[in-house]
This record gives sequence, structure tokens and C-alpha cells, in this order.
Amino acid sequence: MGQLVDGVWHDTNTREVKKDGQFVRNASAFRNWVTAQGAPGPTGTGGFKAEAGRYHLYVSYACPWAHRALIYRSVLGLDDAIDISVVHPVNLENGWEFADYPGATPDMIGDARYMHQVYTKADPTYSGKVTVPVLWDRETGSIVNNESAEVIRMLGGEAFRGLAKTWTDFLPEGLEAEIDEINAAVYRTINNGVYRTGFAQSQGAYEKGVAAMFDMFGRLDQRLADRRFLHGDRPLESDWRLFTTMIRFEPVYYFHFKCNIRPLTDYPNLRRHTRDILNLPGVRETVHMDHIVDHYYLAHRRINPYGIIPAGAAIDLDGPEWGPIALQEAKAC
Ligand SMILES: N[C@@H](CCC(=O)N[C@@H](CS)C(=O)NCC(=O)O)C(=O)O
Repeated sequence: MGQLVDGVWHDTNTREVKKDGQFVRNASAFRNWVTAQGAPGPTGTGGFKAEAGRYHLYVSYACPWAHRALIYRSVLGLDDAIDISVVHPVNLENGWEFADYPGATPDMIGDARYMHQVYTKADPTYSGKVTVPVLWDRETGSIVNNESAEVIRMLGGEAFRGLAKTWTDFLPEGLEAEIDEINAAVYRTINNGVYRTGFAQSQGAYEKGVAAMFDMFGRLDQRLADRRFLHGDRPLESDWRLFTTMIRFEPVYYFHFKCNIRPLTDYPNLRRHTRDILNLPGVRETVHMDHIVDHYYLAHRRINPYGIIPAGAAIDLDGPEWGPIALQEAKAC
């Protein structure tokens, strides 16, 4: 995982570890907003009017942050309005790459071989990480935004409402504060918590991360005991944000990031929530387990140097006994 420095790619590790071994994620760099008439949004500059066919999403099917944007595009019916390019799941010394892999695509906008070339097209002197998702604007030939939390607020907001075939409000008035509060706690302990745990470089930082995560699992499991989704009977923004991490938990984070204080089966309501979301219209087709498993186990060479994929990572998402296949086989013995 390298980075760009003044527009030049360097295969050096990004510095996101503090002295005490704690992983701290850097903020995303492009923060403009697409709005109904092109007026400036909460951050960045204006000029990005919502129009069908104008915007493009660069994603990895492996990535939980990009998965948020893919889910909004699919569930809201924005697939005709916004097209996508999908990178190869295994990002090594050149970062994300457009290369042959089932489901991956070439760069559908330009002819970039690497995602870092998309960033330097937007800003030839860009310095920083080269991440997905990226919301690209064909008209200005630049990146609108590369922060998934904001990309989904745009896709689910008023700007794209007229372009969405099956628009639903995932951020209803009156619930914004509650949603923001849950989002922040889930981000800290779970969405980013799995990385904080997995990329920790000290025992203390790891233990802090994993304890906070499982404490949150307990709280969410309780919250979901008497309601189907986090805020009631239909999924809202915080449900989607929780889902993209939880669907990766059993195949990946449990083993790879050592998030293993207890199995997820000890949190039946939380696990049921993940499964319920998976079965909602438009969701299953956004989940590509081959990309997910190959990305984490084959690309993170610092924490899995030989690229061994644990046997328990094979998950049956479609059968009635949803869950790790090895566990089902063990039960059957
Ligand atoms: N805060 C960003 C994070 C995006 C992110 O870190 N994406 C990962 C993939 S899961 C990435 O592209 N990493 C490449 C790198 O760090 O070099 C967001 O939510 O959009």
C-alpha cells in the first residue's frame, strides 16, 4: 500500500501509526458535493449539478467503504445514472490496479492502469493515499469526493432523488441526530475498529480496539433484540454502514484482524440483522466474497506474509445455514 507524493507514486507505507502502536486513519482529501443545482455543499466548491450519466464511481468490491456507495447505487436504483469501474481486489506495490479478475473492469473513464493515475488526473500534484471509493465527474474531469460517508449522503440525498428509480429516505428528518450518534460509535468501534485492531502495532493498542468492538457488539445485540433494524422496522443510513463491516466479519476480520474474543454466533440479533440486510432487494448482488477474501488475505502482506487463506473464511451466503462452511461441516460430524 503506497501513496502519492507531489503526484509521484511511492511504494512506501502510509504513516498511520502513532508512537503507541495505534492505527489512526487519515482524512479523505476531495470533499466537494453534488447538489441539485450545483450550488456548493457543506464542504469544497460548487459546480457539481446532479445529472444522469455525468458521475462515475471507482470502487473495489472488497472494500467496506466503497461497498456503502455500491449499496446506495443499487438499492436506490441509481445504476442507470451512475456507472462504475471496479479495481482488481489485490492491491500490492502499485496500489489499486485495473486488471483481469472476475467482476473487475478496466478504467471505464480514461485508460488508467492504476488508480493513482486517476488521482493525478484530478490533481497532478496530489499527495496522500489513493483510496476507493472515488466519485468522479466527467464534466470537470476531476474527483468530486473520495469520502464514502459523504458520497452516500449525496447519493441518498435530495440531489439524486429525481434520478433514483427506487428512492427511499435513509436519513429521515428528526432522526439525523440519532443516526449521527450511532454512526460515530459504530465507526469508532466497528467500521474503523476492525482496522484499529488488525493494524495495531502494540499489544495494548490491539486489546483496546478489540475490547471496544466486542463491547459495542453486546450493545447492538441488545438494541436489536426488539427491533429489526437499528432505528425500527426499516433500514436507515446507520444500518447500511454497519452492514458493510459485519458482512466481512466472519470470513475476514475474525481471523485476519484477530477480532476473536467471541464468535459472532454469540450475538444472534446482530448476526440476524446482517442476514436480514443481505436479503433485502438489491443487496446480495453487491456482495462479492471472492474479492473480499482475496483482497484481505493476499494484499495485506505485512500481517499475512504468505497469503494463506484460513479454511474458516469460506462462507455460504446463500444456503439456509448461512455462515462459515467449516462450522457447518463440523456440526454435521
Ligand atoms: N475514509 C475513506 C476510507 C477509504 C479507504 O480507506 N479505502 C481503502 C480500501 S478498503 C483503500 O482504498 N485503501 C488503499 C490505501 O490505503 O492505500 C472512506 O470512507 O471513503
